[in-house]
Amino acid sequence: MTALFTPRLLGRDAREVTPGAVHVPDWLTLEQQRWISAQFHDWARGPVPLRAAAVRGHRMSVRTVCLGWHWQPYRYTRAATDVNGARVLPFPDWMIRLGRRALRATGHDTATTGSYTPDTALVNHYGAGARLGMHQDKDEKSRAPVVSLSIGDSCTFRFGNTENRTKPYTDLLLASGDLFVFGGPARLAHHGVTRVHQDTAPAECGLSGGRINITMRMTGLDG
Ligand code: MD6
Ligand code: FE
Repeated sequence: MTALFTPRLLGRDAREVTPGAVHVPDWLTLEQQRWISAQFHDWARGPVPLRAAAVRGHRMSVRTVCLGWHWQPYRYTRAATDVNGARVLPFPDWMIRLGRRALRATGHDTATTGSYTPDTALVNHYGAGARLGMHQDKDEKSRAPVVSLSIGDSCTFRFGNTENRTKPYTDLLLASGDLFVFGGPARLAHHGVTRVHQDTAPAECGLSGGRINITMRMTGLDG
C-alpha cells in the first residue's frame, strides 16, 4: 500500500498518517455532499431520532443516529433500546458501494475491497461547541477498516496511538468532503475531535450549520 502514497501519485494533501490510517481531502464532490446531507435530514426524522448518548454518566455533546445496527455504549443492537425502542433504519446499499470505493481509493487490495460489507453507520452531528473525547472503536467483532466521511464545518481531528489516549498524536483538519480510513495497524488507534470550526462549511454542502461525520463499519455480528 505504501507505494501509492508517494507525493507524485497523490494529490497534494492525501497522506498516510500512520500505517493503515489514510486521509484523503476533498474525496466527495459538493454534489455528493449535498445528496448525503439530504439523506442525513431524512435519517434524523426517525424512526429513531438523533440522540446524545451518555457514557459513564456523562452526556455526549455529539448527537448520533445509526443505520443498520444501533450503537449504544458499548454494544450494537437492532433496536434503539436506550432511545425509543424503535428498530434503526436499514443499512443502505449505496453506502456499501461507497465504502468499497473508499477502500479502493486508499490503496486496499481487491480482496479486502470486494469483501467489505459494512453493516452499521454511526452518523454524528456536531453543533457549536461539540467535541468527541479520545476513544477507540472496538465494539465491533470485526477488525475490517472503518471508513469516515465528513460534511459541513471542518474540525480538528486528533489521531493518536493504539497504546493510550495521550501523546504521541497528530492533529489534522477534517473538512467537508474528506475521507479518512482506519485499517490494519491503525484500526484500534485512539482518536477524537478536539474542536469544530464554526462557519467553515462550504455553502454548497447542504448543511446549514455544524458538522456531520459518518463512520461505516463491519460489526461482525449476525442477524
Ligand atoms: C468524527 N470520528 O470524525 C469522529 N472513528 O467526528 C470517529 O470517531 C472515527 O473518523 C473511527 C474511524 C474514523 C473516525
Ligand atoms: Fe471513532
